[in-house]
Amino acid sequence: MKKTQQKIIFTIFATLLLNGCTALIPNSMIKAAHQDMDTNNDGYIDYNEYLKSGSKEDIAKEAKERGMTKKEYLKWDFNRADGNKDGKITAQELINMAKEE
Ligand SMILES: [Ca+2]
Ligand SMILES: [Ca+2]
Repeated sequence: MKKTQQKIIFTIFATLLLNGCTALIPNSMIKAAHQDMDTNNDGYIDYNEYLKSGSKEDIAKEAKERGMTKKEYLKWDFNRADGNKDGKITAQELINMAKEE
């Protein structure tokens, strides 16, 4: 996938997430986003891959809104997505998180 396409998908994804409209995101889009974040293509997003995925400005803003440090927020956000707490996020866990919110 081209960088610009990735950017568009993430922008849509982030906007829907922030607006609490995640139930409207098709699973195929979540899977595509998961695939993009899984940079070593092992089928999971680990914490390091997750750290590379977010925009620094958004993270700073989100952390501030929740009264957390950036580090605390990143850990919290990652754990939120990691349903079975094994330190890796599968596409299904990402879908589950999106549908629950
Ligand atoms: Ca991976
Ligand atoms: Ca997991």
